[in-house]
Amino acid sequence: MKRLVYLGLVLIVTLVAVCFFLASAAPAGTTAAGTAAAIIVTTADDELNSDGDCSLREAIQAVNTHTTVDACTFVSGDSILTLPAATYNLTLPGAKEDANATGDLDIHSSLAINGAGADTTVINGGSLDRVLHILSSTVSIQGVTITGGKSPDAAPGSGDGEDGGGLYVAANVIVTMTDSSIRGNTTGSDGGNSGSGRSHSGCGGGVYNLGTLTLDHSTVSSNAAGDGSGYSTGGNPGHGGWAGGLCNLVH
Ligand SMILES: [Ca+2]
Ligand SMILES: [Ca+2]
Ligand SMILES: [Ca+2]
Repeated sequence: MKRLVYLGLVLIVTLVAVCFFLASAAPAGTTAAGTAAAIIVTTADDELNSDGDCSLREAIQAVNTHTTVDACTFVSGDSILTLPAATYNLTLPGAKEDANATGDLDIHSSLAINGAGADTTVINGGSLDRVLHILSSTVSIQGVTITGGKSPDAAPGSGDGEDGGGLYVAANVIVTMTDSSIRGNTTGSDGGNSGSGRSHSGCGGGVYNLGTLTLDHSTVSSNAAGDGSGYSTGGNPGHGGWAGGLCNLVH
């Protein structure tokens, strides 16, 4: 019996030593399994500054630029953003911008956004611009609601409204949404034109997809396309209601 106890103790000590070795052998910023450490968003404020916290916009900027931004520490490898339960209101005005400084959140590099659940982790565009603009790479989003987006209206006589009120997926981009919701977003209204063609509202109140989009246990609901313009100074008033929910373009 004593020998069995002794062997058991040796086995436990050996396992502890192996675990310690694996943990200590992992590169800085990674776990023993090789998964990159997550960037944890610590404030619901919409900001891109240096005040000692980590906003959602700052976390995306850290991944976009592969550098640490404010308290969002970038670690090479798979980029994971942990987005705790909160409502993240976008409040920096400035649509039609793709550098992630204002308006919509612009994603240029692969990442995963892990929310706490669609009921509790909400990104609200505040009708300033669309919510998420994914311009390149591979992105996964889990447990998040995207709402309150509004892509820009076209000025009178200037043609189509902007596409994608909640989410815009650019060409060659791969996006997977799981356990998420896209609701209550709107595209920009049509502006009409002075030529012979017919313009239209932005396409895809909820989603405008030029890439590859997988929706897994997710909903696209209660979104709308913008209005027609009624513009008629020698041209054509355009169409409104151009795909309220999902505008999926096949190439
Ligand atoms: Ca900050
Ligand atoms: Ca943009
Ligand atoms: Ca933007």
